[in-house]
Amino acid sequence: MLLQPLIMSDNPDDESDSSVITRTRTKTKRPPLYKVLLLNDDYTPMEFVVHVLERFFGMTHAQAFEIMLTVHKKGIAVVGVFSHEIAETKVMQVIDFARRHQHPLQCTMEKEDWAAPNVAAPDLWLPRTDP
Ligand code: TYC
Repeated sequence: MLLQPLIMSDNPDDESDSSVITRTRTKTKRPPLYKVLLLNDDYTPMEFVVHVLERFFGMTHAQAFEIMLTVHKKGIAVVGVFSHEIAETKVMQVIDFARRHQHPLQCTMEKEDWAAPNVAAPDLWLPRTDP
């Protein structure tokens, strides 16, 4: 929250009131969002990637299969958008799960940049919660 005092002119020659008015403006800033990205590699089996997307990103089998194919063809894809803490957890879970199954699957996160900050479009947001 930012408290911004509004200070008016104290110049006596000035037409305006010489008093100092403090008005509190409550500026609410939305927390930044982070994209979780999945990277392609030549070794992780396709079925494993589909399973990861179902398990950690709450996708249906069809959605997971489609996103897996996108990563396979394009090299990278966004698999979800979350708060910093949740994105970090997802990345760790995926890397850890892949490592435990001896697959080199890689996952990373990137700050989401907004064209216009604080533009309200909540209906366009992706879910941030755990599946
Ligand atoms: N390219 C992998 C293969 O042919 C499949 C794959 C897809 C791997 C997506 C990683 O993020 C990935 N077995």
